[in-house]
Amino acid sequence: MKIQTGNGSWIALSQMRCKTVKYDYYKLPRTSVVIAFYNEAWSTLLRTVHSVLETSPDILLEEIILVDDYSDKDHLKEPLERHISVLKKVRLIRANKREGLVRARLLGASIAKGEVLTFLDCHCECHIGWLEPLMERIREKETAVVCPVIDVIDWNTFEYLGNAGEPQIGGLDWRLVFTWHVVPEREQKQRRSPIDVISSPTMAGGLFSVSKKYFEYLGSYDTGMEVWGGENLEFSFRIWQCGGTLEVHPCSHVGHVFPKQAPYSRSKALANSVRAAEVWMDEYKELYYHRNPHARLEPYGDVTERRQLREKLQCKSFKWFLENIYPELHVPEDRPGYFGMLKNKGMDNYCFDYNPPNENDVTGQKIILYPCHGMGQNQFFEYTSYNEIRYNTRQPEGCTAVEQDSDQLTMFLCRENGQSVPENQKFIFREDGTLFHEQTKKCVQAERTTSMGNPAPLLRPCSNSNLQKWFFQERS
Ligand code: UD2
Ligand code: MN
Repeated sequence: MKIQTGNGSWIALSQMRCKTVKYDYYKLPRTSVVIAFYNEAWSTLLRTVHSVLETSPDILLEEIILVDDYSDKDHLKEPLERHISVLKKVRLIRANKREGLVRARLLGASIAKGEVLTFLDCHCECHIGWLEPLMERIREKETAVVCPVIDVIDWNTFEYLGNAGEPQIGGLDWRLVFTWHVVPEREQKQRRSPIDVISSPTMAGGLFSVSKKYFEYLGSYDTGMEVWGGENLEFSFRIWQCGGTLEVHPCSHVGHVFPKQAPYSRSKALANSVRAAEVWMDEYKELYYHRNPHARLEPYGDVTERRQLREKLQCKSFKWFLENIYPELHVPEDRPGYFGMLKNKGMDNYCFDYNPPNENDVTGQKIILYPCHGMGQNQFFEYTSYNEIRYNTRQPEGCTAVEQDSDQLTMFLCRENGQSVPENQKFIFREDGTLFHEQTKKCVQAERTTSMGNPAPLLRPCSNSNLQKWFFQERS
């Protein structure tokens, strides 16, 4: 094999090296695999079960516990029982009301006999060699929570597409949405070998192994969370802040179907996220609320017990988490009066509005003006003390910029922490409400009819017009 420099060689090396690791099987812990499901299709559910059976060394697999979260599909009733009755090690339990994935998983965990709990979604395919690295790592470090690399199974063809390139790690944005990231330099330097685990600030949520004892010590899950969402970030914060580590093992691969649509409503995710913010984020929860004004109004139940847990385990602050575990995440300043909707004085109730091309890319589109809706999201902007107009509900963050010879405002990527602001991204927000673009010496003006077909902020020679006056408003 050709040894190259750069990341490419690490990927190839890790794939090769993973295969040569010898495990002392008798010393590894045994695991119970817990799979909660709600109205899952027959083929994907059984593909998960059989792939676990076929790829897990017998000695490491205590059992598979299927937890039916009160499904109503017929194939999940008697036909499923009949199918698994001949499978050694597979057990099925049923919730007697809809519990949501948190309590469904806990139901499974409560009867698990293995020393380690391994959670999987019900539409996965485990890859040969997936289990050994997870068990080895937990044997080595009981307080490690370890995730496999999540490979992609095509949603249309169900083909195992695998995962090109270096495994990614988990992050978040200030809407408390989970994000994927490349492994940062600082982490790459810490690793001594391409088959070392990779620290990850957060987990996607569905696929991980944890010592049963440590899971219980950490307070398992927040049982006040319903249906879907939020529990992955809550657990990630808790692991790090309370003294554990969260890692991705590059040698462990499991495929997952990312469906276009779930067979259930995900409206409870908001309340779940609020619970996570209220318990773990300290004053940083305000950054979340600023970007999700409606979250402040969401009833989220009682979190007293979870706060007591945090107290009892003497967990660290969210500030510590940001500084030590996730320094790549830009922390907005959110100075009073400088964030929220960016409204125009002359054109009543029109706001800066930005619609990114997709979830993972904020760049390239023009900023427009749209009737203000007060829901944060695409109308949330922050003016920083570095004179940037940031679009920072998402990661990576966008900065309002002007392309050469253009009078339109286009979204660019913001500079990295520590770099200086590019000249075309600098706007002076003056006392009188004008937004002065230094480089072109022009002012941002609201225009009703533009070549874009909708109202937009454009660069014009500075004047006294109210169409050149802007102000921030936090809520409508
Ligand atoms: C991701 C996670 C998922 C979970 C979720 C946040 C991966 C690959 N997936 O979403 O595990 O952490 O983020 O909450 O990391 N389920 C129930 N009862 C319910 C709803 C769901 O048992 O009321 C089951 C469902 O059948 C599945 C699992 O919970 O096995 C996760 O649900 P999903 O697959 O719809 O979530 P996903 O992968 O979009
Ligand atoms: Mn899933």
